[in-house]
This record gives sequence, C-alpha cells and structure tokens, in this order.
Amino acid sequence: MAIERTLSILKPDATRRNLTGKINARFEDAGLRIVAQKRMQLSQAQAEKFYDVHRERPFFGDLVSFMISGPVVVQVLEGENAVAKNREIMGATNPANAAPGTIRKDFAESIEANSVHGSDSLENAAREVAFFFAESEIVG
Ligand code: RTP
Ligand code: MG
Repeated sequence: MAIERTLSILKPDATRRNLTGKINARFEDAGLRIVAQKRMQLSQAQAEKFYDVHRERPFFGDLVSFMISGPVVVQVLEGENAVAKNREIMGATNPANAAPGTIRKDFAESIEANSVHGSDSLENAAREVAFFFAESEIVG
C-alpha cells in the first residue's frame, strides 16, 4: 500500500470542547502520523474558498458560518492508505449514521458540527494540503 498524505481539520465544535488531544489520539492509534499542524481562525473568504465545491448546496452558508465560529486545527496526516483510512476513522458525515468507535459517532454534535473534516480523494488531498501548508511546513 502507498504512503499517502491527507488534509484533516478539527472543526470549531471540537476546539470549543477541548477535544483536540482525544481526536489526535484516534489518528495516532490508527497508525497515522501528524506531520503538520496549526491552529487558526479561518476568515469567511478562506472558508468559502475551501468549501467552493459546495457553493451551490443548500447548507453552504451555514457551513461557512460554522467553520468560522471558532478556531480550527488544520493538519496533514501521513500513512499507508491515509485518505481512505482517515475517512474510515472519521465515520459517516451524519453522526447518527456513523459506525461505533468512529470519531463522529463518539464526538460529533450534529451533521454540521461533526468535529472533523478529511479529504475524500487523493487528488483533493493534494489540493487541500496545498491550500493550508507550504511543503516546508510538512515534516514527515
Ligand atoms: P467533510 O468534507 O467535512 O470531511 O465531510 P463529508 O465529506 O463527510 O461531508 P460533505 O458532504 O463533504 O459536507 C461537508 C460538510 O458540510 C456539512 N454538512 N451539512 N446540513 C447538512 O445537511 C450538511 N451536510 C453536510 C458537514 O459539516 C460536512 O462535514
Ligand atoms: Mg467532504
């Protein structure tokens, strides 16, 4: 299996409840390595640009408002099959549908305040990692 990198975001509901360490432990316990990480406050323009693919969706405005409602932690996870592995650890978008033992099942508050973002393909991972990090900030 290939070593991949994926972009992860700990969302404002996670930072607000001081859950960043508990969530990071899930990644590390699954064999993913946090090779870059920074805490930041997204601007409205940044959040809109990051979620541009969802611009026409009915939840776009609420999603952007939520993502700027408090600090986020953006991070690069590295490991075997990292993109799919992270999606598996995260669980389904709606915590009501998430499998037992997943981050969203255990921590998410709602379909919107669902604690984590993870890139959904290798191609999007490369784009999303580059959105937040210079190559020199990623130390594998
Ligand atoms: P993510 O992009 O955050 O990793 O989550 P995802 O792939 O599981 O979900 P996606 O369909 O890409 O949606 C992005 C984020 O938008 C919010 N959302 N709200 N109110 C709603 O019906 C709704 N649907 C999605 C969630 O925060 C979701 O993670
Ligand atoms: Mg998505």
